[in-house]
Amino acid sequence: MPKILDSIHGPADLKKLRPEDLPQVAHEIRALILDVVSKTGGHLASNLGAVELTIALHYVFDSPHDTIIWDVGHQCYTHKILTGRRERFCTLRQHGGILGFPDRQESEHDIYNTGHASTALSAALGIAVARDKLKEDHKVIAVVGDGGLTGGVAWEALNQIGHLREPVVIVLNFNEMSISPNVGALSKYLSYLVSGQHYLRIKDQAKSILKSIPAIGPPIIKAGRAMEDAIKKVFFPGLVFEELGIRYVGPVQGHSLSSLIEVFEDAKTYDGPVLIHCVTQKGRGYAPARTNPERFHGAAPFNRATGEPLSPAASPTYSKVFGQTLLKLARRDERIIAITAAMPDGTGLSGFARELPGRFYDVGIAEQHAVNFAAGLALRGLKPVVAIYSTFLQRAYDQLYHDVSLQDLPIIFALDRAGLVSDDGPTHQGVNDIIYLRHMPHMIVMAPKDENELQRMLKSALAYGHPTAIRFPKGRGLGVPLEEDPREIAPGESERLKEGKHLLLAYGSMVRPALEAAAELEKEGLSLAVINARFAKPLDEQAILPYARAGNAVITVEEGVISGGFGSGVRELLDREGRFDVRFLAVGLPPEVYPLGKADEIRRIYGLDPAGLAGRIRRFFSG
Ligand SMILES: Cc1ncc(C[n+]2csc(CCOP(=O)(O)OP(=O)(O)O)c2C)c(N)n1
Repeated sequence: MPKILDSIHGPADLKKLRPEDLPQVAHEIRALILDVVSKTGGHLASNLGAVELTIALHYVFDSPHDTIIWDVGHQCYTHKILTGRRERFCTLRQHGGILGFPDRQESEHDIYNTGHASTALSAALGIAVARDKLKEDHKVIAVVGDGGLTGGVAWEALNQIGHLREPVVIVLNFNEMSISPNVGALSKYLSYLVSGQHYLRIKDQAKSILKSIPAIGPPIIKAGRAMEDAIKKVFFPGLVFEELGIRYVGPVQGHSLSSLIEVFEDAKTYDGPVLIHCVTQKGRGYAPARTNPERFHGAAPFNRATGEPLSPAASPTYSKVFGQTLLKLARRDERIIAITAAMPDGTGLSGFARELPGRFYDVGIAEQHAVNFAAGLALRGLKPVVAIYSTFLQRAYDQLYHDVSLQDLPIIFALDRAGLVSDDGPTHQGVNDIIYLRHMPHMIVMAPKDENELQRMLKSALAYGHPTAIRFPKGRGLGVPLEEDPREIAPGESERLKEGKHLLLAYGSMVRPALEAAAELEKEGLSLAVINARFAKPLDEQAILPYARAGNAVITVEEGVISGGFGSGVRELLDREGRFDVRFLAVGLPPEVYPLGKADEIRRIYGLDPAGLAGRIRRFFSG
C-alpha cells in the first residue's frame, strides 16, 4: 500500500493533507524512525515522543519562514523527515549522511544548530528581536524539554522573554524525563501542574461558577482568552510562567494532533510570549522504549523485535570502571560525594546512586551549578567527584577557573567521552578539555592509557588535595586486568613503555596507537622511545628533557585540539629550558569542525590511527 509519507517532500505537502490523515503520517514516521535507528543507533525514545508535536508544528506554522528551534536537537528526526530529508534519513549519523541534530548546512529548515541543552530559548529570543528590528513578519518557535528547562541558561532567557514580552512560542515537551527521570523542584512543579489535569479541572469548575453569576459570568466566558487569564489570576496566582510575564497554556495532550493543532493555531495569533505545556511520553509507540526510555534515549543499534542490543558487551566501558571504582573508594571514605549533571547512567554512576543515595547528587542539566555546588562541598572538607562529559564541562569554564582553580579546591573532575566520539557529530566532540584545563592554576590534568590506569588515577587524585581532572574516552576499555587495590601515581609521574633514541610522548588514549606506530617505525630503523605521559600538567620534566638535551627529537601526540593542548605544554617546557633547537612535532587535531562519522573514521582522517601517526612521524624525519 502506498504510504502517505512518500508524498511528503516538504511542509507544504503536509499542509495539503486533511487533519484526519495526520495520525497515519505519525504512524508511518514512527515506523521509519524505528527502522532506521534500530540499524544506526540514535536518540530513539525522545524522537518517538515528539512525533505528533512536530507534525502539528509543521501543519500550523510555515517553516522555514517561521523559525523552529530545537533545544538539544536530539528530538528533530520527525522535523528532518518532514522537511525534505526522508529519503536520506537512512544515512542518519553515518559518515557523509545526515546529522542526528539540527544542521544549518543540511537544510534551510534547520535554523539554529544545537546539541548542548538549554540554548533554544535565548536563540529564539534573539531571532524574535531581530525580526522586529528588521521589520520582518514571522513566528519564532522554540521546542524545549523539561530536562532542557533544568539548565540555568533557559531561565536567563525566560527572564528576558517575560521582560520584553516578545512574541515567542515556547513548546514545552514535558515527559518527566531528562535522560533519566527528571529531578528537582521545577520538575515536581511541572508534574503538579499536570497531575489530575489540575489547571484544566479548575478551568472547568470556574466556568460553571461563572455561568451562575448572571451579569458578569457569561460575557467573561465568551471572552475566551480573557476568561482564561482571569481564571489563572484567581486560581493560580503563583503560576511561575505567568508571573514571569509569559502566557501559560496547558497541559495539552501531546499526542493528540487535534489538540496540538488547536493550541498552536491559537498561539500563532497571540501577541506576546506563550508557553504551551505539552505532555508526551518518551518512547511512545515502541514498547521496549516505553518501558526503558533511559536505555533508548541514546540507543546503540538493536534488534527491533526484542529491543536487545546487537553487539554483546565485551570489556567494561571506562564509565563503568569509573563508577565501580568510585563506589569502592566511597565505601571506605564517607567524605566522597558523587555529582552528575543529568547523566547518572552515562557517567557510570547509577550503581553509586543506588547504593549510596545520600551521597549522590543529580543536579539536572546544570553543569555550572554542579561545579559551584562541588566547590561548596570541598570548602567544607568533603571530597566531591564531578562526573561530566568533556564536551558538556565546557559550560562550566568560569566555575572551573573562578571558583575551583583560583581557590585551589580539591575537587575531582571525571571527564567522560573525552576525545573523538562516534555518531553524534561536532557538538559532542570532547576535544577541548586539555586546553581549557591546562592553563588553570593548581589544576592537575591527567588521562589514563587504559581502564586499570583510570582506577589508579581516581584513587590517586583523591589524595592530591588539588583540583584534578581525569579525561577518558567513550566506550570500552582495552580489556586489561583490573587491580583489586590500584597502585597510586604521584603527580606528574610518567611511565616509560619503550626505550629508543627519539621521544614519542603520548597522552591518554593515544598511548596504544603510539606504541603500534613506534613498532612499525622500528622495523624501518627509526628508533623511538615511547612514554605514557599520564599528565598534561604537571609534566614529567625529568623524563622529557634528557631527550632534548641529547639533541634528539621530541614528538607529542594527543586526542584533542592541538592549539594550547598537551603538545603546546611540552613545547613551552622546551622553550623555558632554552631548548629552541629541538626538533619538535605536536600531533593532534586541528581546530576545525570534524565530519560526522565513527571516531575511528575521524581518527583516520586526521592521522591519529597507528598508520596515520607513523606516516606523520615518517614525514617529519624525512622532511
Ligand atoms: C549541556 C548539556 N548537558 C547534557 C546534555 C546531555 N543530554 C542530552 S539530551 C538530555 C536530556 C534532555 O531532556 P529533555 O530536554 O527533557 O528532552 P527529552 O529527551 O526528555 O525529550 C541530556 C541531559 C546535553 N545535551 N547538553
